[in-house]
Amino acid sequence: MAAMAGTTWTSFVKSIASFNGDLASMTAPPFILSKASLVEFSAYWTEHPKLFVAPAKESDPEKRALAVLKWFLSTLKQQYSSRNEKLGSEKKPLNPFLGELFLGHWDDPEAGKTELISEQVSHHPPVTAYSIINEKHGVKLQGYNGQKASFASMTINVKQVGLARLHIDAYDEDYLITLPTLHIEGLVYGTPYVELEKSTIIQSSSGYFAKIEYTGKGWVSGKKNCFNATLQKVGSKDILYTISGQWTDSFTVKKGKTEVDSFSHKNNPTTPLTLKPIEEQDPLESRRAWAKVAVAIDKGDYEEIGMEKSKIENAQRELRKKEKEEGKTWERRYFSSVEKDSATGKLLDLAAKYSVSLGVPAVTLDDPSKTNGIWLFDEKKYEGVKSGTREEELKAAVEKVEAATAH
Ligand code: 0T9
Repeated sequence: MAAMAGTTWTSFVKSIASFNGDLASMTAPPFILSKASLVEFSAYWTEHPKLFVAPAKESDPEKRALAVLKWFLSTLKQQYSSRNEKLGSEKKPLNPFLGELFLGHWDDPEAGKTELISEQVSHHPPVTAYSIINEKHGVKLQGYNGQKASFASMTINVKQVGLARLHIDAYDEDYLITLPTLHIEGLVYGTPYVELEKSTIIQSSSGYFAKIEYTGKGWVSGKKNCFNATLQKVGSKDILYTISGQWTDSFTVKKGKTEVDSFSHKNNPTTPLTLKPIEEQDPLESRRAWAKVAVAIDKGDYEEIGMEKSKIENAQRELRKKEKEEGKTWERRYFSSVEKDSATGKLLDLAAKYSVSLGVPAVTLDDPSKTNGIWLFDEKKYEGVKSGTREEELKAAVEKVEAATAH
């Protein structure tokens, strides 16, 4: 049988050559489709819960900033290469629908329970927001992100818009984390994988500033996924610590020339995320909502994938149309969008003040219109879900989606 349009690698490569920057609209052959939706990717922040809560145990602000940097560096492997154990097997994630959820938690003997809430808060443009909470240690991460993509010389270039913010209760300390720019290599050969570019920064409200530079293939070592990071206190040229290595493998922490710490993925297995069984999940939870698409992907059945995806997409279109007619908008379950956020503003001001002297591009907030606003975790909404006072509202939302899907 002749290959159907869109099912071969060559036709796919041709289609991305005329790609308009909208990653969601890109069609790909079944073997390159992932069963995981982008809303799941928020979980990559906490696959080492012990490192996530480690900063809260340090009473010295410099040590805390170092612990935050170490945790951040440990997340890069999961974020950017875990779907790719065999180099070049990155797949195209499912494009989440508005209101899609990914909920779970990690149990760790040392860190205790860490809760994950991830929600698709915008569809046009696609934006995912998340909140990760460890109550026991008082460590909280929240953030939101979208992607701006472009295509040139057989490479997909992706700029991330949005940011992440870590909070440590005991010290009322905030850390602003910017997201790296990346590109997809290996497309021509059908072996796509992510490489990180440029730099990211972590700005602490206590005045510490970390800069991580992604150097790709190190010219000394010849190894890929290399980086160099430094920790400084703003206003001083002194480098307190340097960390270098490979974000996919291991790194060493040095004070001056002395190695003071190290990290290796080999010695630090990830903690699996616990999810409810699919039957017990809310119908808006990702794995449940996409279950039939996942079955079709496993079968490699191009038509069935298309049909099952269309059911979800058409229902969403119907819902948006209805909302428009009724002058309503979809109520986000856990997040609210704001035009200005003072906590982030303060950190950005701090970072902007020093980024030039530290040799990194000025840190600015992406135009909020690129992400449909600045998305913040809404404690009130969360309490309402937990205490059951929003039960009616949530039931009604699910019923709306189910009615639209049945059409
Ligand atoms: C936020 C992360 C992001 C999402 C992914 C670019 C990409 C979608 C966005 C930025 C996470 O915190 C970190 C990691 C990987 C990023 C993905 C890698 C990737 O390839 C996809 C894009 C949409 C594609 O699927 C392009 C198709 C390609 C795999 C060829 C088939």
